[in-house]
Amino acid sequence: MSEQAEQAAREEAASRLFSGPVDFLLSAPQLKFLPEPIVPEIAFCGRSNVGKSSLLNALTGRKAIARASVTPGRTQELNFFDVGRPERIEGEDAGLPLFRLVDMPGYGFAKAPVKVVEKWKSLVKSYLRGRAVLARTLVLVDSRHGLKDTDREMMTMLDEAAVGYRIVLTKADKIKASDLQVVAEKTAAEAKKHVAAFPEIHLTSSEKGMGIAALRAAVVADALGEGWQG
Ligand SMILES: Nc1nc2c(ncn2[C@@H]2O[C@H](COP(=O)(O)OP(=O)(O)OP(=O)(O)O)[C@@H](O)[C@H]2O)c(=O)[nH]1
Ligand SMILES: [Mg+2]
Repeated sequence: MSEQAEQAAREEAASRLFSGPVDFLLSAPQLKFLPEPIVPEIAFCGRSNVGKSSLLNALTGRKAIARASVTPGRTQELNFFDVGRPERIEGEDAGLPLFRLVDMPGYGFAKAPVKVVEKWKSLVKSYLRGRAVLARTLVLVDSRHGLKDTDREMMTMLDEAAVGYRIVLTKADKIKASDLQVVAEKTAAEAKKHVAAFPEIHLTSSEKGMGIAALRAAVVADALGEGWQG
């Protein structure tokens, strides 16, 4: 198979997986409420309002499974979503999902009370640092703004914790293609200096669907292994 055909097959398999069951599991306002760490997890992190919840909705092909809003600071807990829950057999416990997506509160939101932001930040950091089943983190960056110091701080923390992450530029529909290219190149150059960052930068628009199929395939490969085809 050509490389292109292989990529198309991966995207097709990932799309099939996400068109199956995707279910909200629970919302954890504190670490003690986290679910049992029994399947791989993919975490969505980034500044407030960057588009984490919208990206989760776009990847799963659901309009509003994760709550997105015009009000920054919408997501205030770690929200877990089960992907690929097997058929429930009568009289037996429900099987495990294949993996989980975790929508997180944003960091760097100036308008929320400092104490509240500190609480979210510490929750996010403790989760990212200590979660053994964390297969990959997506660090979302608004393509209009590029990397900010709060992103760099988060990236450095992930480097130190040896948590591999993909940088995802969001809201690509909001800027000119030429400007997007410039931001992507700058971001890639900075990513090179971070040991745990993937070299490839994902360009996405949850609104227009740009880059979603490829990111979906990457997320499935991160969670279930490169060879997974369903
Ligand atoms: N044009 C455009 N708007 C987007 C896109 N993604 C998200 N938005 C908008 O950006 C705003 C914030 O999106 P959310 O998904 O709630 O962002 P978030 O990162 O989850 O925000 P917090 O939970 O507050 O941290 C909403 O008004 C979305 O409709 C996109 O790809 N294109
Ligand atoms: Mg959100």
